[in-house]
Order: sequence, then C-alpha cells, then structure tokens
Amino acid sequence: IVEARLNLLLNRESLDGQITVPPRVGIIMGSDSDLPVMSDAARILNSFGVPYEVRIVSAHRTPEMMFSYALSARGQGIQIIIAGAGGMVAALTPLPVIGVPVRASSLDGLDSLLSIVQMPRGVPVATVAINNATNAGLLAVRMLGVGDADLQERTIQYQEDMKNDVLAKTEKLET
Ligand code: RP5
Repeated sequence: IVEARLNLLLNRESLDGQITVPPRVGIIMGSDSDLPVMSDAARILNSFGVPYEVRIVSAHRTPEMMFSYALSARGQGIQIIIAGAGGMVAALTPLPVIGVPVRASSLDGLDSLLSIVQMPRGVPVATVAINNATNAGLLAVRMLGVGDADLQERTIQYQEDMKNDVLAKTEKLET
C-alpha cells in the first residue's frame, strides 16, 4: 500500500519487474499520513539516482518494528536515515539521521520541530525545516556526496540550476 501511494505521489509506475539496487537511504515515518510530506525526500533521491527504501514505523504504535529497523539499518547497507520525527532512531543507530518535523493537525508542526531539534547531548539529529523533506533529501545527497564525486558534482549542478532559475525569474520580473 505504501509503495502504491508513493508511486502515485511520485507519478511513478510500479517498480514490479524492475531490477532494484540495495537502498542507501532509509526514509521512515510514523504514519502513512506523513507520506505526502516525506515523498518529497524520495522525489529528490529519485532525481539524483540514489536508491532508497520507505518504511512506516512508529515509535509510539509499532515500537518493536521501529527498534528493529533502527538497529538493523546499518547492517542492511543503509548509510543515512531520513525520519519524519526521528529522535528515537538516532539513539539506536550510528548512522546519520535527518529529522523532518511534520506539520500534524494542531500545533502547526512546532511540537514536532522542538521534539526533534531538542535532542540531548550524544543523540544528534540533523533537523530541517517543518515539512521540508526536500531539504532532507538534498542533505542526504550532500552527505553521500562527500565520498562520491559524481554525486557531489550533481549537487553542484543542482545548485547552478537553482541559481539560473532564480536569475531567469528575476529577469522576467524586471522586463
Ligand atoms: C505521528 O503522529 C505520525 O508520524 C504523524 O505525523 C502524526 C499523526 O499520525 P496519524 O494519526 O495521522 O496516523 O506519530
């Protein structure tokens, strides 16, 4: 179900029959209601050709699954975890964890932001802006790019494209 919804969000046909490569990034979240936000990270990883997996694991609803995922991710070859929320995961893995505060219904995401960014010493979580899973994907690409020149080159190209896009829009406004 998650994959079907993700394919829909990414306008992607089913992966059935395609050869899949081992994921380098794990995208996890506490509920499928986080998918519309977290799929932005998948979209970025797709565009950079970084293989990833998506899992719904909740520290509150399925703690055993979340523990199991966090404890086994490194051994499965995962290099970075992007987590809607994410504090608990960072306590269970030596991998870099990028936390995405997801704006739930009531407190406009501030609750999620503070619960992720205010980690105690010894449990670091890189935290991006509320609902900004795009930046979580881009940060994961940059982290991987430190040891992958081709990927780092693509980050440089992404930055160039973004700058040119802004310049083009600015010129359009000034004409
Ligand atoms: C969190 O509570 C989930 O990650 C989600 O962000 C929020 C609401 O979850 P649902 O009630 O929509 O399943 O644990």
